[in-house]
Amino acid sequence: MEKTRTLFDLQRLYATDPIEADRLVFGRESDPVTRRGFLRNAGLSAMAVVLGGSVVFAKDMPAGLIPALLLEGGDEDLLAKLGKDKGLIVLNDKPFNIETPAHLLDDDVTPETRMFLRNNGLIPTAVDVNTWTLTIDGEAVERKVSFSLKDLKTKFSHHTYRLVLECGGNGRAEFDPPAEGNQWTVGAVQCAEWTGVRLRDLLEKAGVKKNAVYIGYYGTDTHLSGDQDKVVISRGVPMGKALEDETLIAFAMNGKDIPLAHGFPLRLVAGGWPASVSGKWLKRIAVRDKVHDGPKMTGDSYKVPIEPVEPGTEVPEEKLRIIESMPVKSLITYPKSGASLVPGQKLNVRGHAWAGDLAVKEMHVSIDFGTTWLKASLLPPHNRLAWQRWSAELTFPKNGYYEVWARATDSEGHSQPMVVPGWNAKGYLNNACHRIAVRVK
Ligand SMILES: Nc1nc2c(c(=O)[nH]1)N[C@H]1C(S)=C(S)[C@@H](COP(=O)(O)O)O[C@H]1N2
Ligand SMILES: [Mo]
Repeated sequence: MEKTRTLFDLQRLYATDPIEADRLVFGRESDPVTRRGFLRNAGLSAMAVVLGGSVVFAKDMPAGLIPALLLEGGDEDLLAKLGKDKGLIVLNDKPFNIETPAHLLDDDVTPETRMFLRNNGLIPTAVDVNTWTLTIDGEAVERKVSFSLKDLKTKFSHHTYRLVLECGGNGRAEFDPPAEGNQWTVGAVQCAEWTGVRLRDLLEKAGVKKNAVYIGYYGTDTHLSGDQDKVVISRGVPMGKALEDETLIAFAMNGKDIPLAHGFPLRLVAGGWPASVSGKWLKRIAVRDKVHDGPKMTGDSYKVPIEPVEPGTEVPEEKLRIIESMPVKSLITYPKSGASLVPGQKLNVRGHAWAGDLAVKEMHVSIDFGTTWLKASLLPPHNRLAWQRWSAELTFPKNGYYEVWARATDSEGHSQPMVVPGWNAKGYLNNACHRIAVRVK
């Protein structure tokens, strides 16, 4: 049984034929070639009624842009059972895939209740902490080693880091032609505080051979087919990432046992990379003498075209690369989209920004659809690979409907694009600017 939001019907309509969608929804006319919209009086007033204010910078508003105010949604079913806030959005309930609206990601450290959930298979039902072991083996270790949970907790030094985990498919809902899979909008990202031992310290016990190339994880979730022998997902990272200080075998999240749905009792956590490399319910790590080839490492899984392609193009495997560090991105976490202000009221907007393995260098916001940008203030990260808090004070020239857009720039000078970047068949790596609706009346 699949649950899909009706919001996606609207998004789909915009994705397949934005011009027609504009016309249907708002009676808006636009030039199909330049895609510069212009709203006839009738369209303008229809839009104003729906949005609760006229669009002040209507002349700058691209055609086919779904007003951010309409990107609201919600599904309160099933959430309590998984310990999630009722404001989260259930995209799919078999397996559970749940995303978080941007305004519920305002905390510096994301609490469990507001954390997106992504499962490729079924969550394990029974976990015996007394017999649980983590094994390290593979062609590129000197010796196979196993550790009990107690070994891990008592024989190695503990480290705690805040780490951004973002699903590689976050933002997928905006690709056109559409990509199959969970239609994540912006909320498949979180920054929790993970505690555990360094993977590096465990690998040292196994003795990493010179020919080591990659590590691959194995967890205990059950394949959707019910076949106990079938591996759901087994991904990993190159040795360089595996040996970093921040790459942990975690046994705690936000100071407590990891919640069952998020990987209890043990999880590989490698921040800044697609969250799919952070294996839940971790039982085994294989040190490979080649790029790991477990399920969802091969074919077109978590891969994007090396060179940009025209949307809809079929790209052969040898022209795809495995996603590594995630691109620069940001969220507006306050206010909630749709906020109302009184005339003259200033607005303090804020959010988080992150940039995969890199840091965020600058943050900008715009209230005129990206025509002009104001520099926001930006804090350094709590530790490497944690997201960074940004904020800005905005003033609005007159009554009406506005959108606040946010754009981060990483330490190498890459900024977020204003529109959906690099089309790819699986809908990965959409780091387009986040935007919210604000009304002054
Ligand atoms: N064992 C296991 N690990 C897994 C997955 C899974 O299905 N099984 N999903 C991966 C994917 S695709 C993502 S985005 C993250 C989601 O982590 P979360 O559910 O804790 O938010 O877990 C990753 N680790
Ligand atoms: Mo993912």
